[in-house]
Amino acid sequence: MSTTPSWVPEWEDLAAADPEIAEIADREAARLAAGLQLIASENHASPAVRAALASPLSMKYAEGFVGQRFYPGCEHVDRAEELAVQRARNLFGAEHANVQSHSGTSANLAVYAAFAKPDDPVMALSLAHGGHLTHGARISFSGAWFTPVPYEVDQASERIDYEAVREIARIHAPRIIVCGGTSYPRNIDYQVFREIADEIEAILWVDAAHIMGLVAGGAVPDPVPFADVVTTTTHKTLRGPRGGMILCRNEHARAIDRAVFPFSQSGPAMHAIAAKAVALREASLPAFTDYARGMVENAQALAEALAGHGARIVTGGTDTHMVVADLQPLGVDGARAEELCASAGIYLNKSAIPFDPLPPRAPSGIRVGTAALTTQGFGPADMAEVAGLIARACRGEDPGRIAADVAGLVARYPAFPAGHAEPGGRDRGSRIRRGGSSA
Ligand code: DSN
Repeated sequence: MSTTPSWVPEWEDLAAADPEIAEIADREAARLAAGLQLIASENHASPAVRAALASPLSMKYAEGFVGQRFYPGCEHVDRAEELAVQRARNLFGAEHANVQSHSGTSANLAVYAAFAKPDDPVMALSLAHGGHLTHGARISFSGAWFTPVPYEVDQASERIDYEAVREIARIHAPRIIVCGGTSYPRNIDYQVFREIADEIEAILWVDAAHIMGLVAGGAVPDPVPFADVVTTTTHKTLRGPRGGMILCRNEHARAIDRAVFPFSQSGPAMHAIAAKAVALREASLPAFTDYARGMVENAQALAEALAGHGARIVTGGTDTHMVVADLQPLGVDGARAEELCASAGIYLNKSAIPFDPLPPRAPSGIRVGTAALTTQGFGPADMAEVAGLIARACRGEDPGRIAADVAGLVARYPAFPAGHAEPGGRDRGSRIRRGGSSA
């Protein structure tokens, strides 16, 4: 398609119709561009992903699956979903893919629905040790409707204690064993989890929400060959649109599909599915391998640099895009650090550390991730500067001075560069940017 089709929205369409929302979007773009985006679950999706999100595919109702819809006129959205499914299966070597989940939590809800009945025991890494809310926290459906069987990390190594996992599994015989988390920076031994699950005939579910982009790029071990089911978000290291996705073995395909629709969702977001297809294509290109490796190298360099400023790195390092740092040696808690950093344009989040002596609202640690900075082009050599800025903020230095230095640093790696190079693709001007970010 050489000319811009008439259905592509113009920035002016929004700016004229709703200047308040246009200004909010513009300010958010400026915030993204002016700061250091270190929240481990965030990333910058490519212009192609964002264009798919703004496409007319958003307007189609398509309950059901490819070729089996409850509405007419699905021939084009069917093709988009077919491509997303094929690309997911090819990229991850999965027997079956369901790309309809609206989020990681929706995907996780579907896995519970597919494999467990109310009150069934479900075993997962505890929230306090790096698990996710949907892994059995009492305040989520997962802990309210099922019986959580938490396991923890070993106190000395802060890594999963596989022998304890085996023992707890034997005692409680959970229906499902979950591995993966939101604040666990190390690789997981999926083979050991597979053996434990087989021994007690449990379903092995890997929640790979954070790491699936690293898996796509071959930077961390692949859970797919070991798991009955893998869930992921599509917007973290995978760098796609907000959303979720489920990969599973063929034997579970029907149960998973029915658990997504009609059990827990109705109309799929076809524009998001198309954008997932775009992201999956981008993640299959050779450049994504470098990107995935870059995220890990950056995280390792950042961990080392933070340690140089006195932070204690949980587990002593990282295998992923994520670093969890205990700030007790710096005399600041995670909540205060989050606040101090944000006021200087450095966005990271507070995090509990394993066996945290402090309460969850003001825990001992922070979690940082390198997905967004790596997308912008930051490399390991820049991480000393990033760590230095975090350390200055944590020491309570004037946020205005730090923000000026942050601005100088991000100017070298713009979040919305002119002639934005799509990951692994050709250069193009961004229509979205054309409306004028004030950054
Ligand atoms: N909020 C996501 C994260 O930050 O890891 C998980 O839901």
